[in-house]
Amino acid sequence: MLTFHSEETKKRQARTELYGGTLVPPFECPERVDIIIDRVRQVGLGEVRLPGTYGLEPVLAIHDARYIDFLETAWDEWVAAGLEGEPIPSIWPARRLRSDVIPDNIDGKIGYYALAAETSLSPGTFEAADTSKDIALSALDHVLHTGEPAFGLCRPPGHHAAVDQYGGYCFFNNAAIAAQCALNDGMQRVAILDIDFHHGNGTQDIFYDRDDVLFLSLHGEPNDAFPYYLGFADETGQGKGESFNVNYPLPRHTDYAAWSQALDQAIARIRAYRPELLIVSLGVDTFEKDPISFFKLKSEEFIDCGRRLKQIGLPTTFLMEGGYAVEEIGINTVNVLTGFDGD
Ligand code: SP5
Ligand code: ZN
Repeated sequence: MLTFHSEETKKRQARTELYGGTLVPPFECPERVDIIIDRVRQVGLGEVRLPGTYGLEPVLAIHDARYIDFLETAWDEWVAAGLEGEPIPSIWPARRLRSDVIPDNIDGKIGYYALAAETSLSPGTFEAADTSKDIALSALDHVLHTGEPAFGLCRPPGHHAAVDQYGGYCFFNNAAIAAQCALNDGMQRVAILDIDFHHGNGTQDIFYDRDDVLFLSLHGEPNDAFPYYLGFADETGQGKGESFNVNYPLPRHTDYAAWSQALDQAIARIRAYRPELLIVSLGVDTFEKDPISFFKLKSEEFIDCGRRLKQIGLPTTFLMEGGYAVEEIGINTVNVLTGFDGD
């Protein structure tokens, strides 16, 4: 399988993440891509290519124009305001406040556009997110043109990013941008299967009222896991989108036996939908040693996951999402891909 990769994704080098009341080095770090690409090369997964450049038009098809401008200018505005640390929101348009005003002040604006506080902004974040989207679209293009699978080594990840909100380490929703491009290219039905440990709230919300994208997510139950306020089983879509959103919330300590049962249910639902394309939001934070998650998948079990995905028999684009057990992230990610390739 082909991999799309760029060193530009490492331009996001935030120094801080708000975690447990302290600022720590971010779990979502640039080393993640080094370790994954090393493993891709080590096992000879296939050719590694640079992405093409697609500009902002495909981003504007999903995200709000003022949100995109905000991401492009936020760091400079923060510095210009004389603020010294990294941009972290300290107030939101929470319940009982107005959510229809966008403040001019950078401190207020950050709260308007952030859905969580753990994701600090930094110089280079916009460029990295722009490249991450290019990687997703290059992987998609390869799949559309050849029918062969491809892996987009996206960083930063995308599935928490909503129309006009960043958070959960995500800025542009790569999977949603890719799905929309496939539809614009003439496809009728696209399935997005999100196997990251966390619920793909951004992707769900973007397609919630639509029947041309089936969104399915296996994740830690939101009562107990980030992003907490979305991802419950009773969220099934609305209007035309009714029944085209499927959540599989799973409890603490879920192992591969239980997780793969939910995966098989998701696979059955995908088959029934008869999509022309499968996009896999591939997070490996389901791993037993992941530092911020609570499932119990073992390294070898990711191979079986890849095999099951192959059985669906669809043109498939894998896009990297989370995974923070940095030492094993290469093995676990590439195990899914080799399992899919059938080695
Ligand atoms: C793409 C992706 O995987 N984003 C995940 C963002 C999660 N950020 C908040 C994590 C908070 C974790 N708190 C868990 C405490 C564990 N002891
Ligand atoms: Zn995750």
